Amino acid sequence: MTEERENHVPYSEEPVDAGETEEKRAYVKPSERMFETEKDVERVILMGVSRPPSQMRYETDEHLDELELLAETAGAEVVEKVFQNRSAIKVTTFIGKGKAEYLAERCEDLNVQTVIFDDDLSPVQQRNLERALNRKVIDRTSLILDIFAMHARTNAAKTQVELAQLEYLLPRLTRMWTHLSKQYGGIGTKGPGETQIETDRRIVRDRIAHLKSKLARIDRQRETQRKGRQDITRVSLVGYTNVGKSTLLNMLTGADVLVENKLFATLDSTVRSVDVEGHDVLFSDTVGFIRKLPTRLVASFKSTLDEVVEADIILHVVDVSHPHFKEQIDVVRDTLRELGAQDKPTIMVFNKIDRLENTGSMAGLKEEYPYAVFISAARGMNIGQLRTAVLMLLEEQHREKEYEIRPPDFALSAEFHRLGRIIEEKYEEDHIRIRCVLPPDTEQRLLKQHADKLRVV
Ligand SMILES: Nc1nc2c(ncn2[C@@H]2O[C@H](COP(=O)(O)OP(=O)(O)OP(=O)(O)O)[C@@H](O)[C@H]2O)c(=O)[nH]1
Ligand SMILES: [Mg+2]
Repeated sequence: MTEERENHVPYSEEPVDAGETEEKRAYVKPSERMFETEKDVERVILMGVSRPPSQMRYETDEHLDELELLAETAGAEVVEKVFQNRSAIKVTTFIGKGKAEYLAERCEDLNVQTVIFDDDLSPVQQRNLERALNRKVIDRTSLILDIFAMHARTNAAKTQVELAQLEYLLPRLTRMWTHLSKQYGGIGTKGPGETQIETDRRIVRDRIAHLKSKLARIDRQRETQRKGRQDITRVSLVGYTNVGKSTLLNMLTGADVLVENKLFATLDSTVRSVDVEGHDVLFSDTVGFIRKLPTRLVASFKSTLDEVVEADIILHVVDVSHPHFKEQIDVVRDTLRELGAQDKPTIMVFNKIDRLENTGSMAGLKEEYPYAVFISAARGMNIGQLRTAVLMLLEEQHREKEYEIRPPDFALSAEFHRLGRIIEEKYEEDHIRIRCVLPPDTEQRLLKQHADKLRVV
C-alpha cells in the first residue's frame, strides 16, 4: 500500500438525515484523502505548463500564483513552482519524461509529499505520474474540491460538494485504489464474477444516486421558499472568489456572513431582505467563481446557484485592486453564460478602491464602464451610490402602469397594495382603477390569475 491509499479512511460522519441508511453511507469520503487528514503541514510543489501561443509563460505564472493561494487555503505549504514549455501534451504523463525525472528529484530533495498540477489531469496521467514520482499527484480541480469540502457547513453545501467529489472520483477508481467494500464487511456484497473494482464503482454510483435524490429534495424545498418570495425583487451578488461579496452583503443588509481573506469562504447562498427607498429587495450572496471552475462542480451547485439564475438584477463585484481583475471579469462572465444568466440587468461594482494607489486608473475604467459603481465595501465608501444605482435599475424595471379591475374586487385591490407601490387608486361603481408599480413577475402572475377581471389600461 502506498501512503496515499493508507490515507483513505472510512466515512463515518453522523448521518445528515434520518433517511440515510448504513449501506448508503458505505464509501470512503474523498476529501479525507487530502489535506484534511494531514496533521503536519503538507509540503507541495506546483507544476505549470505553458503552451505558446495559446498559453504564454506570463499567464502560467499568474495561474500558478493563484494555485499557490488555493494550496495555502487548503493548508499546504508551497515550496517550489516548476514550469515547462510544451507544444503538445503527453497523453500518458502530461509532462515530458525529463521533467518528470526532475520533479521526482526535487520532491526528494525538498521533502515534498504532493505535486499539484494547474491543469486537469486525466485519470491515466494522474496514475502514471504518481507511479513516476512516487508521490501524491493532484490537479487544480481536485484541490478546489478539497477546499470546498473543508468549507462546506450546511447540509446543502456538503451534499453538493460530496456529489462533485464522487463524480470526480468515479473514473479514477482503479484496482490500486479500491477495496472499499472490504472495509465495511458485508456491504456491497460481490455478485458472482464481479470484480472488486466493479463492486467499488457500484458503491460510489449508489451513493451518487442517493446524493442526487437528496439534492432534488433540497431543490424542491428551496423552490418553495423562493415561490414565497417571488413578488419581491431579487438582487444577486456574484463575482470572482475573495473580491468582497460577503463584505458587501453585510454592509448593505447588516447580515453577518463570514468574511475571510481566503478563497471560497462562502459556499452557500445567504439571502437578506432590505428596504431600498420603499422597495422590498432581497440581496443574496453566493459561492465565488474561479478560473477553470470545474463544470461538474457548477452543475452540482445548481441549487445554490439558482439564486443567481432567478435574480432580477446582478451585482457583478470586482476586486479592482487585483492585478488581474480584467481576466477575473471575463471568467465571471463566462460562468454566468454557463448558468444562462448572462443577459440579466447587471451593475458592475468595482470594490476595494481604498487599496488603489493610483486613482488615475479609475478614470479609464469609468470611461469603459459608464454605469459602474466604485466602492469600498470594507470602509463603507460609496455604498449610497450603489443603492441609488440599484434603485434606478429597479425603477426602470418597475415602470408605472394603470390597471382596471372590473367588476370591483377588493381582495385583488388589497393584493396590489401588498405587492406594488400604489401611486393612485380610484373606486367607481363598476370598476377600480389603480395606478401603480408592480414587479414584472407579479404583474404577469396577477394578469394571468385574474384574466376575467383585470386588464392594463
Ligand atoms: N481593503 C479592502 N478589503 C476588502 C474590501 N472588501 C472586502 N475586503 C477583504 O477581502 C477579503 C475577502 O472578502 P469576502 O467578503 O470574504 O469576499 P468574498 O467575495 O465573499 O469571498 P469568497 O466567499 O471567499 O468567494 C476579506 O479579507 C475582506 O476583509 C474593501 O473594500 N477593501
Ligand atoms: Mg463570501
